[in-house]
Amino acid sequence: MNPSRYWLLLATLLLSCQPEPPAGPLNVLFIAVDDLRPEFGAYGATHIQAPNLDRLAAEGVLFERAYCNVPVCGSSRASLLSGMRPGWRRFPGAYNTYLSEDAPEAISLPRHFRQHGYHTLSLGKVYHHADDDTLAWDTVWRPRPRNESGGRDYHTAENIALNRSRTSRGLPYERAPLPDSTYYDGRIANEAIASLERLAGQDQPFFLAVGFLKPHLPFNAPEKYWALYDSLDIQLPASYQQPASTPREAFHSFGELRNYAAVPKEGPVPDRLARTLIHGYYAAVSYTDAQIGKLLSALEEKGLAERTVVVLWGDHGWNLGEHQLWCKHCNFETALRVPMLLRIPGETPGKRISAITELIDLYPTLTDLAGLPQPTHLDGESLLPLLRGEGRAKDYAVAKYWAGATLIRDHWFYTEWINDSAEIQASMLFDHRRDAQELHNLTQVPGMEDTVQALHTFLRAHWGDAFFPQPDSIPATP
Ligand SMILES: [Ca+2]
Repeated sequence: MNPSRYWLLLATLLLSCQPEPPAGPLNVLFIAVDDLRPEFGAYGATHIQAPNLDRLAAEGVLFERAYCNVPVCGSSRASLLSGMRPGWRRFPGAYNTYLSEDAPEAISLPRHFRQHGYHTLSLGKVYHHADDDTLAWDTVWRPRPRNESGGRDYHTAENIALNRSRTSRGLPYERAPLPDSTYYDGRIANEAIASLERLAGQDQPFFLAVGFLKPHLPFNAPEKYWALYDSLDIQLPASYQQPASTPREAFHSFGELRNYAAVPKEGPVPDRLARTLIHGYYAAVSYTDAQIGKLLSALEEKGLAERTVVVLWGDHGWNLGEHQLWCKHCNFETALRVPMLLRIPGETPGKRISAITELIDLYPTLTDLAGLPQPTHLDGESLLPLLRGEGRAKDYAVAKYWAGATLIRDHWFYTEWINDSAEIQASMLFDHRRDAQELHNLTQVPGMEDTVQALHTFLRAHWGDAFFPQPDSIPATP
């Protein structure tokens, strides 16, 4: 056979093997996971067992360098769901942000879908507040507490008793031989599966948002997920230090963790407790992964997978001892980098995208996939050109936490903290080619002046219209 005809025939055969995108509107299964680090097998971290996340990544697209825009629950979610960057007044860094207060002009992602004929559901923690953005949803559901521990969802007598105290919560973890459905995430998965059963029987397309609550503190998980790990194997991270060259603005005293029993009110976390926290975090990831697996299996079993886009994202990272920090609330990569997975019917599975992306890019991506018009208020850019191998002009991410703004571009990780005159109060720069653990601040190193100036100029040109503080509007840092 003529070689050119051979290649033409082969190309035709290969193309004919590509799965065809389904006809008609696509559904969206939108999975939020609270405080999930990009640390499981698909991200090269085989010490954490999350086989269902790994499978979703293998069937879809994994974004290797995705960043949140605000490293705290409420603000991050409001930013993603509005498609807008944070500013001084808008999603500045508060865990309890209301989108409808900070950006009443925004048509949120689920509201946009609802306005275009989608049945929209919010199950579990999607916004921080269940009563935020009420025009977005046909249904809002959250599990009700089964005992007096309320949102902390304790089920051992010890934790329930500790949590009763006025001065303390229960422990920052719980290890108990209980079934998956005892804790909230098991109940959220069950509710989502029941919803899929109903949705499968209707013609209307759906946007189903499911927000899982672990691995957020407290790290409560059934015993079998703790038993996946040997506590003797768990070590503190190599970056368990706070170098003198890093400005003090970069650090915090992890007040979120100190509210819990057995955590000292000041000073470092004792090493034994630190290892238990890391163990508990891993267990909570594996527990929630199992619930996500049940949900994805139900999507298959009900015949919906072929016409449903699945997106899974974490709202921000988490410090598990890196820089002697715990929780989020800072501008290190450990708090800013997030997992982001996308499975699109008809797309080639197993893609990995190394370009820098941001959570605000999800809004235009999902509207693109659904064939909906793009609202004019969006600050992100669709990821579809990256999936098609076309690349795109944007090559950076900008994240903000109160007065600290971080630019991630190429191998540079540059942060500046500013005052209400936009003057720099402190700054830090890390070169991830040589210093992925962010231990060597380069801003004062001779010879780096031009690089710092260039990153400073770029950051200010791209941090968004709402970023610069109006004279009377700089919020107090908590
Ligand atoms: Ca969170």
